[in-house]
Amino acid sequence: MPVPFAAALVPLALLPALAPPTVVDADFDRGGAFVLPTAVSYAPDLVPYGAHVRVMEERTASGTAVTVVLRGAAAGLPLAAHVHTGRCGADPAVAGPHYQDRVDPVQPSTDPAYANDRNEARLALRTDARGSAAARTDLAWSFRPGEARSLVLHTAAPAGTHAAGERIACVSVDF
Ligand SMILES: [Cu+2]
Repeated sequence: MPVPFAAALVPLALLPALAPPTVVDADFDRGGAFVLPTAVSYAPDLVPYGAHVRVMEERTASGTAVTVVLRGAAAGLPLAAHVHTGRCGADPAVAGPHYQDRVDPVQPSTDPAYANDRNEARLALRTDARGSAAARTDLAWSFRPGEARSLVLHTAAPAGTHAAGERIACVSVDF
């Protein structure tokens, strides 16, 4: 069905000027060094040193899109990727808790009103036979500058639960 001219024009005119995307391209490396790499693997059997990750943050008309592309990981691996508040460290715990748009006053946050995939940036990935995976999530909000500083890869939650598993890798990103 043809869209009336005025109806097509108005939404276009209201589109904000979109900022260029933030892109981090990095190869995973060990986390014990004095200089911490951008992408740290804590489980080289699952995410080998030299595996590649791209994390992209784009402004969209309705909020923010986060895209993760992984290459060179173990094959057939289910993963959960989340935006966390802190930068990556040699210790996986350094990345801190999940970033939340509306911050749960009770931490650690377990209340499903806050700890859900609309209020947090969460992606589900599964690597293919060559160890590649990609996923994107669209969020209705933007990150507060300086408060979202990493993307953490976890082993995927056991089926039927909402908890993610171990932190196996981390990418420092200034969202
Ligand atoms: Cu997480």
